[in-house]
Amino acid sequence: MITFYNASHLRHQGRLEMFRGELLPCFERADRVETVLAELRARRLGPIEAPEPFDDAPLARVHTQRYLDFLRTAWQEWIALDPANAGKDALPSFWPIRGFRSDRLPDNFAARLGLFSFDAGTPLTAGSWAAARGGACCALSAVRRVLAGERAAFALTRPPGHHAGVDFFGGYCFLNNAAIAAQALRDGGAARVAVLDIDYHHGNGTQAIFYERPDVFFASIHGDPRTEYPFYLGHADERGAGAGLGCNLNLPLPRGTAYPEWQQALAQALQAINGFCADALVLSLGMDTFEHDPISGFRLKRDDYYRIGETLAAQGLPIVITFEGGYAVDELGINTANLLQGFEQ
Ligand code: Q9C
Ligand code: ZN
Repeated sequence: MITFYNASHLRHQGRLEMFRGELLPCFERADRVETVLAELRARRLGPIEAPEPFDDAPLARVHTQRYLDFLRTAWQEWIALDPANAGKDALPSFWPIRGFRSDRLPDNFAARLGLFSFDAGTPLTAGSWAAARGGACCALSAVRRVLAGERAAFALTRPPGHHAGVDFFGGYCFLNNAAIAAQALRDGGAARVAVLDIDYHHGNGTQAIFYERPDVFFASIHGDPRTEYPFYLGHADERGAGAGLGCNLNLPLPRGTAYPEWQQALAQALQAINGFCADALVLSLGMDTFEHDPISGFRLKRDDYYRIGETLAAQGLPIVITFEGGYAVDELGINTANLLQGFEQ
């Protein structure tokens, strides 16, 4: 399978994230993608290419212009507040919750940082925009290849994307690579696109982006939001709205779920995608379902990922894979390569 890799991901290296009153070293580290890249190379799992350049137009098909403008200029504004900020990352600490206004853009940078985000775990750094843009270019390059007839393409994206919404970042995500890919597939001629999200955390951004759309089906298997991040979305009763009613499927599972139960949910999601008659599939590939993931609660084992790859291949749909979470860095390369290898066999 062809892989698109952007070295600009190295420009996003968050220092600290807020967790339970403490600033902890970021789980979403640059070596995540480097270890996957090394494993793909070692196993000769296909060509590895740099993405093509794209302008902002395909990003603006998913995100608002005012959000993209904010991301592009955020670091300059952050260091303009105080030159000493260059040595720190920007973390939001105010949010316009229910009853506050979000239509008026505050002049104060910290207020705008909160307006365009939903948690304090996602540091914005000097290189976040460049890195996120590079990741989106990987996703768009993968789409271009699949539209040209390739069966599958892997966008080894970092930072991840599926928590990012139309106009907000969070959950380590800035640009929603899977949503950008799905929209680009639509714009490139695929009439019906399905997004399957198998990250441990519900893909709240992707769901929200397509919630009222009948042309993009969203299915997700994730830790139950009653106890698991992102908490406020991802319940089974969210089925889509308006013209998109019936085009959203959430399959929340309890902490501790292992492969036998997980793969039943996968079969259910794939059956729904079949019923939707998708022309192409986008896979939001989070690897934080692994039993040893430090921030997640499922119990998938390394060999289970071969089976997942085989199951996805058996669907026979053209597929664009975007990389999402996965924080057990020591085994992340092995697990990811197992899935891709299972797909190829
Ligand atoms: N212990 C992705 O996997 N922190 N994002 C939750 C709970 C945020 C995960 C803390 C997790 C975000 C792409
Ligand atoms: Zn995740």
